[in-house]
Amino acid sequence: MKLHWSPRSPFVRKVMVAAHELGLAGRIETVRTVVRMDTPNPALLPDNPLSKIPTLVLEDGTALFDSLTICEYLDDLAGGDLFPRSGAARWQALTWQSLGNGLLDLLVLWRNERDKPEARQTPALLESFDRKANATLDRLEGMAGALEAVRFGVGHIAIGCALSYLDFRFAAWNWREGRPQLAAWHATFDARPSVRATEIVDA
Ligand SMILES: N[C@@H](CCC(=O)N[C@@H](CS)C(=O)NCC(=O)O)C(=O)O
Repeated sequence: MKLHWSPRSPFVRKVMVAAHELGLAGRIETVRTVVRMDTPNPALLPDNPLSKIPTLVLEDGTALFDSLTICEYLDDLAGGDLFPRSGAARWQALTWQSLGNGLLDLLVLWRNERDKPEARQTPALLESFDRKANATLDRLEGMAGALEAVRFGVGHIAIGCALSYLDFRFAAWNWREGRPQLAAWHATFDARPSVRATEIVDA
């Protein structure tokens, strides 16, 4: 399997954390693929017309995206249990996954806006991202006990990778302040071998 990959992408990291958890990392050939929102990558378009990573290309040429689909594919391939099969546990895991992915989407957009020259920034957008991110983190603080209690799965991967992305791109923001339970849960996430093996770096 070939994965369009970058060491900086938190969405790629989710897939690689899942692959390590499932014992599949050795079967994935990573291909460094540069993406930019303002410039489609012609080498990626045949596999993903949205020009986004992660994109996984199977041996028969089938391309799978996005990170949600790829994580579920890998779990199925390995016969894993990152996705509860049915019932309340499944809907909880999928909702946690959406919350983590949604937080990541928001953080990526926030960073784009923040890094524009000040004259081109939209203050209302910056304010909105700030409020939504804080509301999400406050919600997660209230959920920390449940995250701790439930078997590790896709929801934990998405939320954990989003919190780690805060440390990577929003290092000046002490998101842990006032959120001791979430900080403690994230420390346990961060200590997992799958997470240690997939650190995101600017390279
Ligand atoms: N919903 C997607 C988001 C993927 C995504 O936005 N990836 C970024 C890299 S971190 C990307 O490809 N950006 C290029 C673009 O938006 O054109 C997922 O979960 O995989």
